[in-house]
Amino acid sequence: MALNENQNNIVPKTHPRYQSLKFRHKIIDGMKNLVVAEAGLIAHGRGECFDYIIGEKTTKTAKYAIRAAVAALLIAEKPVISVNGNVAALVPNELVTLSKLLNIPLEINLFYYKEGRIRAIKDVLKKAGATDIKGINEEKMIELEGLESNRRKVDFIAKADVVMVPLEDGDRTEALKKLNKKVIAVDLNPLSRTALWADITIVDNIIRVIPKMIEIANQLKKLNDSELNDILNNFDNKLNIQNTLDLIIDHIEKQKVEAFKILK
Ligand code: PTJ
Repeated sequence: MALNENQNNIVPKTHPRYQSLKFRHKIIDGMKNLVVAEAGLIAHGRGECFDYIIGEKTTKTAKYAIRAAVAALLIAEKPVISVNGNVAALVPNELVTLSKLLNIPLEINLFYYKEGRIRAIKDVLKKAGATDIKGINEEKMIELEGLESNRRKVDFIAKADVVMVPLEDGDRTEALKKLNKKVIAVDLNPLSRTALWADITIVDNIIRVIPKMIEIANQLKKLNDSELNDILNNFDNKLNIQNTLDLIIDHIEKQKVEAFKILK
């Protein structure tokens, strides 16, 4: 995506952090268009910080989790991907490609209610080519038990067996688990409540996760259910989060060595 004229003037393509700034501006533009909540800017900043400490790349452990997540989505009977403002602003086209590839609906589900937000997100997804968008018809919505936030209002999620929840705030994963749903989380913070409660936790940036899921989905679609179940059964989320934390510690140790080469 090209940054708009003003931002292009501020951020040259040669800037060492051009990619990161490009996505930052997608979030800012999204906020101006009602797609992103004001708090979405803060959430993005928090994500950037965690991204920095995993080395701004898809780690080995994230790849394992992504593979398990795609297997779970392929095996599921009624899978769904929950979409909030940040995700819609950052990766709308990739999200729609994944949803079509796996034949999974996208459900708009927001934490911060504001008049016009659902329509704004629906428009972004439609523009990206989405045909199966849930969570847009107030009459079809029901309320999830054990949840007080606006996220309690769901559509297809109520019936789903596997729910993917990218960039989620605290308590919904817990509520979904109590309703016996399998939860796939995408969260750069490996210690968030969402990350710890999920069945499959992908600790990586959504901007890298969705393209990687598309790549893996193209491979795993050729497998049968028994082979997919093997991938799922061999995945240990607790161990994978422990290994992710070890990778972060290693990365920080290496950064410390590099920093001391610069520090006089
Ligand atoms: O659009 P809405 O109204 O549904 O609101 C969406 C936000 C994200 C504002 C809302 O869910 C929220 O406030 O979330 P939190 O509590 O800030 O949690 C978001 C989590 O996502 C944090 O743990 C962040 O580190 C993480 N995160 C932020 N950006 C990314 C990310 N994880 C993966 N990829 C990112 N790009």
